[in-house]
Amino acid sequence: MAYRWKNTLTHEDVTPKSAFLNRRQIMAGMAGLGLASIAPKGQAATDLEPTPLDVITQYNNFYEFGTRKDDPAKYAHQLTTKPWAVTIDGLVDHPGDYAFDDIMSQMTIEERIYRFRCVEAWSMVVPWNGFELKDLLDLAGVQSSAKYVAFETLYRPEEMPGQRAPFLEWPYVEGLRLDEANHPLTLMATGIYGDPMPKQNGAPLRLVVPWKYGFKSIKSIVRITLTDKEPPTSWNKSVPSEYGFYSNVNPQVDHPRWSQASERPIGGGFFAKRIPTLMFNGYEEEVAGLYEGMDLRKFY
Ligand SMILES: Nc1nc2c(c(=O)[nH]1)N[C@H]1C(S)=C(S)[C@@H](COP(=O)(O)O)O[C@H]1N2
Ligand SMILES: [Mo]
Repeated sequence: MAYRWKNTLTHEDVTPKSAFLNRRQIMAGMAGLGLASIAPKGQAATDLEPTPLDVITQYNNFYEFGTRKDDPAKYAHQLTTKPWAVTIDGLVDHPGDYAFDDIMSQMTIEERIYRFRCVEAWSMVVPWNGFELKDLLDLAGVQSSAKYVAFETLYRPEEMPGQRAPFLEWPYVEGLRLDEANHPLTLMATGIYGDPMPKQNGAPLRLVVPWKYGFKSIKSIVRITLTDKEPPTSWNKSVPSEYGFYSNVNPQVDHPRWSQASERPIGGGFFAKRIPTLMFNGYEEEVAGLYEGMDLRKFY
């Protein structure tokens, strides 16, 4: 598949950043040879200029550590991520606590360079490392009655100062329809730029759903539950008129308080110009079929 082009790494592999940059030059050459179709529709491979690592790790939304963009980088070091286990339960054949290290030993880690679009209308391009969520769900054995996947972040107010305030209802929860969860673009990310996932970005593993607004990409996951009912999601519970279950990136459906037609790339400096937001964040060709016949204004 088109997005299968990325290097395959094992989790012990650390991609030197120089090699990473070198490969990007190779990619630029390939674009010249007419192989640009490896990039999401509507954007040449060369346009996916990854955001620098220090920007990705210092401008974060992780409300468990505070509401300012620089709070996660300041406070996330307090989070204990070893040992770590993910409980997988609900409508699965093999429910249980899956140790993070055991999961990693069974997964093939690859690199995916995805556009990342926050509902607040800023964006980045992130070179994630991880594995397809489907591969983890297959380990657990999803039962045929399952229709949705619910996710839960760690609840540990001693280590997460933001959880001592009722900014959101804790723990942070998210959800996907099962076909969205099984889509090959849907990633369980375990690293960035070949390094293990920084704590402020959701160590040791977080979801990445590149065609949806960033808040769907729940961090520091401790529970995955297969269910037959649409699960509650944190932002929908908090402000249902502004945030729906689907939250697909859609430049034609504005947030009640601001336009979603364009976005501000982070890392380009204060005067960086806004760029147009693409339908499904540029992944329309891959995912539009999931929503055929659905009114995307109603199912926002
Ligand atoms: N548990 C948890 N997950 C979360 C959030 C959060 O506050 N808590 N913020 C979301 C939002 S709004 C965005 S834009 C992304 C930010 O991811 P990043 O900091 O890696 O860029 O994480 C999402 N996942
Ligand atoms: Mo966001």
